[in-house]
Order: sequence, then C-alpha cells, then structure tokens
Amino acid sequence: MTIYQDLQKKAKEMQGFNLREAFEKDNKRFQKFHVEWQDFLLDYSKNLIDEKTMKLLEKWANECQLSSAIQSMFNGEKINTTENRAVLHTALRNRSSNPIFVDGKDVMPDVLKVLDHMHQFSDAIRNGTWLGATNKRITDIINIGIGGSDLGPVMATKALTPYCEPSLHMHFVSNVDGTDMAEALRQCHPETTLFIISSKTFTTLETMTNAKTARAWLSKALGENAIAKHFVAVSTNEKEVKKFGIDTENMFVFWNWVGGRYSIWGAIGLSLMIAIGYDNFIQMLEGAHAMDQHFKTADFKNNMPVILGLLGAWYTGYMGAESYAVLPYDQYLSRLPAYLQQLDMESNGKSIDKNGKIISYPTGPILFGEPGTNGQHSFYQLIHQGTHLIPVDFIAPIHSHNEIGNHHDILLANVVAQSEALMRGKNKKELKDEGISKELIPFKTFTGNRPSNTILIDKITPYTLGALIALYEHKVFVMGILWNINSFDQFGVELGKQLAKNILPELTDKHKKLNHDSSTNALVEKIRKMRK
Ligand code: G6Q
Repeated sequence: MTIYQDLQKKAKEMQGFNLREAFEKDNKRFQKFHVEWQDFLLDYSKNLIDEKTMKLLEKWANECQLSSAIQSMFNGEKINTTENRAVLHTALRNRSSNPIFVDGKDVMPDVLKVLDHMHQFSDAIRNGTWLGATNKRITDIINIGIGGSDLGPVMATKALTPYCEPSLHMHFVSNVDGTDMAEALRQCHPETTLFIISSKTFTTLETMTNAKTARAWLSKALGENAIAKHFVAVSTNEKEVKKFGIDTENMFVFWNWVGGRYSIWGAIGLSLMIAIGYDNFIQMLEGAHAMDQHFKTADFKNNMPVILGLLGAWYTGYMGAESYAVLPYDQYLSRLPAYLQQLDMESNGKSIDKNGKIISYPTGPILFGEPGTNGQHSFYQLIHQGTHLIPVDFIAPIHSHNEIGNHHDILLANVVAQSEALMRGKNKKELKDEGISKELIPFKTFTGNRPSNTILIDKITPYTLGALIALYEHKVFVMGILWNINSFDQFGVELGKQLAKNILPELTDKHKKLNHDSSTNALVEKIRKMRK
C-alpha cells in the first residue's frame, strides 16, 4: 500500500473517532500532542488524530523528503522552478554570521547593507533630522503598495501598536479606488508627509496610479523640487524608480529571490521600521530567525511548523475540510487573518504539480478569520453546528498590553472555552439534565468532535510576532511539499494585473470595438453609457 492509501484508510477509520471519548480514555492525550518552544505552546491534542495518524503523516513527510526540501530552501536552491528563483526570505532575517549563496554569491552583505540604509533613514525620520522640503518634521507616512507590498506592514504595524512612535501617523494606501487615497490625503499635510512607494516591480497599475496621484498632490502644493524630500521607493526595479523621479539614493532595494508575500523582513518593512524603530524591527527578525532554526533542526515530532503543516494537509487531503479558520484572541492581531489569507491561499492555491501535471487531490484550503471574541457573535455558529468541517487555529497571548480590570481573563476564558466546546459538544443527556425541553433538544445539541489547535504565546512582542509569522510561512511551505506544488509563484494574481489593462482603454474610448462575450460587452457598454 502506498502512503496515500494508508492515509485514506486511516481517514475512513477516523470517521468513528470521537475526541471527547479519546480524552476520557487517555488522560495523557495533551501530553502526547503538544509542543512547547520558547514562549509558545502549541496544543494540538484537540484534533481528529491518534498516534497512528501522526506516525503516518510523518511517514508521508519523509517520503516527500521534507527534510531535504527544507535544506534546499535555506540553502538558496532555485526551488521556485517556474520562475527559476531561489526562495530566501529567511536570508533577510538571518541573524547568524553564516553566508547564504545565490548563484555562487553571498547575499548577506547586500542584505545587511539595505538593513543599515533602512536604519539610517528610519532614525532620521524618527529623530527629525530628515525634514520635508520646507524644513518641517515628517509627521505622516503613507505607504503606497498592494498585496505583498502592503499586507505585511499593515498587519505588523497594527500588531505592534504598543511599540509604535505615537507622534508618527502611519497610513497604508493600497486600493486603486480613489477613496483609499483621498481619505489618507485628507488627514495629511504636504509639508509633513512622506510617501513610501513600495512595489517590487514598480509597474503594478494600482500602486503606480496611487503614486502618481500622490506626486501630483505634493508637487501642486510644494513644487516638483520638493519630491526628493517627500518620496522614497522600495523596489527591485531601479530603472522604473528613476523614471518615476525618485532619487535612487532614496531607494531601498530587495531582490527577485524574495516573494512579495514573504517580503516584510526587508525593505518592504520600511514603514514598519519607521513606526516601531530599528531595534524593535531587529527583534522581529530575531524571532523569525529563531523559528527558522527550530524549523530546520527540530525533529518532526517536536517541530511546530511541521506539525501544523501535517495537520493542515490531513484535513484538506483526507478529512474533507475545504476551509480553515484562524482566530486570534488579540485585537492587535486583527489583520493577521487577512495576512495569512494571502500567505496561504496565494502560495498553495494551485492545481498543477511541480511537474506540470493536473492535480487529482485537494490543495490549499480557504482561509478566513476574525479576532475573538467578535467572531463568536457571528460565524462561529457555523463552526459549532454547521455541516462543514472547519479546523480552527486559536491564537492567544497570555499577557495583554492593556491589562484593564479582568478584560484579559475574560478573553482567555473565552478562547479556552471555545476549544473545549468544539471538542466536547453537548449531548442529549447533558441537555436533559439542564432541563431543556424534549422538542428543543435537537436544536441545542452540539455534536462536538470539531478540531482545533491552540497556540498560546506569552505576549505579542516584536520577537514573538516575528516567530509567529515565520511559523505560518513554514507551515505553508510544508503543505506545498506534501502536495508537490510550487508555493512560490502566483500566475493567478498576475493574470489580474493584465486583464484590467485590456479593458481600461475600452471604458474610456467609446468608439473602441468590443470583442468579448455578450456579458462582458454589455457591462462595458453600460459603464460607458452611465459615465458620460
Ligand atoms: C505576492 C504577490 C502580490 C504582489 C502585489 C504587488 O506574493 O505577488 O501580492 O506583492 O501584486 O506587486 P508589486 O510589489 O510588484 O507592486
């Protein structure tokens, strides 16, 4: 039997598995299925697994040569085969003195040079030695970028609010919808505003449109000569940056071996570094680097990203789960689900394997989430009583940055209670004992047996946030290896960049002949007519 057949057989067997009974029968269940690493505890005992399941999943990982795949990534091999690129976001946070080679060249000197450039610049903004064109201090920073050039800084700036310099106001403009830009500009004054144009390619329609609008706004107020003091760029494309009119002295570079959604660790993190300061930014890199070491060296049984990846692939591939929820019990982590949505769904939303063959098994799940306890008052209903199997990751810091009264105890009580309720459910007998009438019992019954991981972290700090993001990056990597897909390209996203470019001239030029299907033609015609 192949490992896939073994796992299928095991999944069938697990149809009769009951989590509540498993806990009742084995008081060492938590002991067996949890890992502690630094300030993190991963409790994965409330999953639809037994020891044999984990053994088989590990065997699967071994058959896929996960260990050597991990080494290949860290060693800078060109594992992004469709784009012939290395995948080295880990080099951006390499805090060891070890060199990392791409095409025979150690990339670390350049990585450190950019970090140093970011350090100088962010310090100058923070301490007021960098002034605007009229010699005023910068008070507002607008990061213009989208997707991977936006979501990381947005999420982390929010997550690390307690570490942000309160006199600096951070804004993030991503959408080409003029509202996004208009609302940011409304809050800013040209003399005290700095724009960071963040785009790996420096050709993305949304970002370049927003950047041009920002430039027009600024030069209208202060003149073209003011641009140099109010615009910097983060990009891999020096030629386009120059063309836009930004001094390359004020360009922060990165490289094509950093994927957009993995780019927060380097120059794309400039806005974040300005907000939290260099030392905190380095702490974030340290945390991620520590997680990298854990991922590289821990055996699979004690390896957090490996365990999360194996479980994720188990539910998607064998247990029929199509979606998956990430539920942080920390208001500062409110953008984490959106960030992970891109990380997971853009990386593993693939239906072609590494050999170019159509895949016959399910891959990347649909990820969603909201902070608790808010989500409890809306979509948790479906997780508790709906017809879908939705594995959950609960994430909670044990200490809050805002320990007011008993708020945090209430928050923590909720997260623990939710995982318990999903696991145990509530049966007829319990409902009867509570005095629930016979007619209502079916409605108030909870089947339980609904899986969750709980990740407890001492506190959300730059260090632990870095480790947490790296944990999920590596989890996604593990799943990609198990499914034999390239987690590092994104042709679906690139398609979107092309399509609008074709439609745009058709909307503005009403004489252009339309050659689409009847629906697309009609939509274009309607818009042309109404926008006269
Ligand atoms: C990330 C994606 C995508 C990308 C944006 C922005 O992995 O490829 O989200 O980051 O499309 O691209 P630019 O940085 O080139 O503007």
